[in-house]
Amino acid sequence: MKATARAPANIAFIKYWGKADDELRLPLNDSISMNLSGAYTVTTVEFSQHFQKDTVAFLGGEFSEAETARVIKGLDLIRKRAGSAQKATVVTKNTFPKGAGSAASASGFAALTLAGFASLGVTMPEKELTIFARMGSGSACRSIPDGFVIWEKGDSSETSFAWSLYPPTHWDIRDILVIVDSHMKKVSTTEGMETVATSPRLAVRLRAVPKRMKEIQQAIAGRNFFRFGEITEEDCLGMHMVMQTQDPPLFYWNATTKIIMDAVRGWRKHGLPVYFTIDAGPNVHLLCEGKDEERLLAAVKTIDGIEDIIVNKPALGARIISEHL
Ligand code: 2P0
Repeated sequence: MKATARAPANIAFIKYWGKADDELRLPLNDSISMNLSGAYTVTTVEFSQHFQKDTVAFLGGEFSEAETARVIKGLDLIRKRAGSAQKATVVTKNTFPKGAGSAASASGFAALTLAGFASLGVTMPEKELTIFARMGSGSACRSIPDGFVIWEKGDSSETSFAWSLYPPTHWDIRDILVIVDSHMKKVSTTEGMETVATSPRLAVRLRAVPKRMKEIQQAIAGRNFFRFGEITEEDCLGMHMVMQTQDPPLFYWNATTKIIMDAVRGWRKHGLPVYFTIDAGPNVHLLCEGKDEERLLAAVKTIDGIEDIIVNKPALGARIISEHL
């Protein structure tokens, strides 16, 4: 049977960086994110006893051997859970540049998990879907539930899952994703996290996260944009400080990233409430309230070196759709 799923990318406000278990992808800390309305993966999976082997096609691009192997590993997990030996054909496409931060693997493994189980006719509760998506790519578990999502680190595979804190309608905010370099990053997130323990800043950040998680939930509950933005920026910088003090150090920013970070402070000073957050890449996510979108877009467009701008609202999580690829 063929099944197709559509899953959003997500942006984390309190981020995931570092694993307690590499194989199960158990994170070192809780994280919180929002699904993005303008950045999706669509994936069609067909399991059939007539297929001799798994095939994976990425429309509009190419998967490396390692990426294909990772998708097949995801299929193996689905097969094992469903008790099936059937091979699969996977066709997938993104509505945004692959390598634009970590977003592609999050939406990709969320869509693969949902479509994969549906294709085998297995109905899974959302919680279990998030656990399987997590094993494909940690952040993928946050792209399954709706809107604003918490991923609890847990201490076992069963207790490390994601759930929806609020539906997307809870808060009319924007994530304006400013693409300053759409090429694949040189160091993958999986690889980058492997040396996280070499950073003397790791312990500092891990100690700070529980309070940040609590405070950001209060800020989101009360729609306190200033507090929300402050905590988000603080955690972004805290994570990058960890990355930059790892051995070998990881610098994901480029010159335009830095220019935008500085501009954000200037815009704030001039009365435009905007905060930044940055994942494992040079692209910048600018957060503002819906009422300030136009003003912020006008300001962003004055900056040189921007390849693309994607305007995102809070979005639903992964869904089965009827049009196959
Ligand atoms: C996040 N990132 O919380 C953070 C911010 C990158 C920076 O989740 O190894 O691609 O597949 O579990 O999910 C990237 O991590 O890593 C990520 P794996 P993943 O969004």
